[in-house]
Amino acid sequence: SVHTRDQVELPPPAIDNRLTVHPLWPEIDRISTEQIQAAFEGVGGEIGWQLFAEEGDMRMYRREMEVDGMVTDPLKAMHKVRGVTAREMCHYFFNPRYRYEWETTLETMTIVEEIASDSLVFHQTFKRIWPASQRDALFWSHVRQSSENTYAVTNHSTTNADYPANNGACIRLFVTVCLACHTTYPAGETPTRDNITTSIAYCSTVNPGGWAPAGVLRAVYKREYPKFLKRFTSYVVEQCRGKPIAI
Ligand code: 16C
Repeated sequence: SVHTRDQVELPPPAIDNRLTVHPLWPEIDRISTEQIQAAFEGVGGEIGWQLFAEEGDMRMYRREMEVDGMVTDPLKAMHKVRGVTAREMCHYFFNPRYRYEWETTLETMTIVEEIASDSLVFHQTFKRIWPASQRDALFWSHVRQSSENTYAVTNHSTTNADYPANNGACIRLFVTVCLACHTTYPAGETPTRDNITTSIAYCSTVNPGGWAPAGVLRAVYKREYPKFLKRFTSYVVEQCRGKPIAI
């Protein structure tokens, strides 16, 4: 069959063999599995998630948490988007080609290592938040199909001798992020742009890695997380318009 360039680069339905022989594989597999499972857990129960933003189908929750005096509030967001698949969502989130088009907090992005078609290591610097120092991050990113019609991208901080932390203008922050997406359509029907709905769970924990004023940090994320999720999901809807669906 004929494949367009875009189809070939979609997240593969099975783990890339090159990943399973890489030294990071055990960590990537363990953390991805844990994060995907946690992403699909509800926000009720004892954990005590507090709703802080709500707009249409989007809900954002956080837990106030501090580690060594630094705000590390875990975030959990839920959203529903029509007309795009889980696989497409994850394609645009994982693939660095599109990142500057939807990621507004980014200053620079470098691909440090191409582990496999489904796994990359990135170095990113972010816009500075006054009055804190500028931040950077070094993290692996892995995309996988986790079950039928379900794809997820997990990002998690790592180290690399060529990118030492805190040796220049930036303070290294630590991040664990998971974007987990599940597509549904009416039983017995063929999936089309008109009958598919994708449920999104986005979880993020950022440790600022060094002093940052708690009030400023909480004010920034309350503004930036909703902005990110709305912008990213509408970006994907826009990109997919008129293209054949990739389920
Ligand atoms: O998940 C997202 N993006 C992925 C691809 O880039 C990846 C990125 C993770 C890094 C998340 C940390 C972002 C820190 C930004 C700090 C500078 C923001 C400046 C904006 C104001 C001009 O997984 C989407 C990420 C959406 C990020 C929303 C912002 C969250 C802020 C959290 C607090 C950061 C503490 C910084 C201490 C000064």
